[in-house]
Amino acid sequence: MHITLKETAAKMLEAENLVITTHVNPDGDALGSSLALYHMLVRLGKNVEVLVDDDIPESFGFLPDIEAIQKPEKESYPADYLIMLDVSKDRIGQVLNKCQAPIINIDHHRTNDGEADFLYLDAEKAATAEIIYQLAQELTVTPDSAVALCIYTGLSTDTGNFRFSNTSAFTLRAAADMVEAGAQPHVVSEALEKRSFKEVLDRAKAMETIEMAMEGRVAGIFIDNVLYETLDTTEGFIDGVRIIDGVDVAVLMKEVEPGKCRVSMRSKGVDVSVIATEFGGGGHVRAAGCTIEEPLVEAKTKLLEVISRHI
Ligand SMILES: [Mn+2]
Repeated sequence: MHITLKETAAKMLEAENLVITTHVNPDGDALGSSLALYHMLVRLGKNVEVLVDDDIPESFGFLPDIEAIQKPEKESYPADYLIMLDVSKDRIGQVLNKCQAPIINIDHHRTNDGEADFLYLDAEKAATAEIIYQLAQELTVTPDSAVALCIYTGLSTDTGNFRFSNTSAFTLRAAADMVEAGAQPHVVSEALEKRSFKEVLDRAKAMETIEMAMEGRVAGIFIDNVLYETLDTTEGFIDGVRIIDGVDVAVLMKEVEPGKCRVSMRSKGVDVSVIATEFGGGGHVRAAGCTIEEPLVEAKTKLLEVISRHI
């Protein structure tokens, strides 16, 4: 059932015990939104737990209260509501089984499955952090510097540092407000741009696998399992192909285990969420992802075939 942001805030205000969760493979919007809301609800006197069923990338160590995030290791987590941010039910891992409370879902993914008990979905927003920014007003909480840094991080990461086409005047106004409230933009960019020497070398190896298709309108990095096992991260690699002149759809395919490929896509025009959905994935018009249960070569062939029908 869809609810308004005011109703969303009212439910949180009447509750005492809340669990916040977000998607596995958490990104800056997932973590920033979760921690911003955590911080605000704690200030309102609520008992709040943040559960993420995955490792937290070290690069997000600068986020205030990051150590508050726990893996769902206890048997169960009784709560008045499970607040699910930036995700649908299918990507929160064990949290779904362990917290049986009614679900309040706040999201900006147009592919949200609408399965939550209470859903506030705004697919016009560039980041869930934009909605959390609005929610702060409904909760009548003035963001302090910790909340501001968390929200700013979500805004920044989901818009490619305010460069992607989803960057709106609203995004920039929200970001300006967060800077005024104490967020320092360079803290976020320096922490997230930083790479180890090995990561820079890994990126060079991955770049050697670039293949072009469909007369240069598609470019992809295709990492087989052998190469994948030697890499510390693939974070940001897709940007290396996205910038190639003439490329509409950029692909990062990695065989995370033999016979299983994770796919990320970025586009300048084609709706890649439709392509991802054909493989059971989802996302946004210009950024989407899916998993294909095939070895790399077969997965590549299948993906390119579907892209060719949409391009
Ligand atoms: Mn997001």
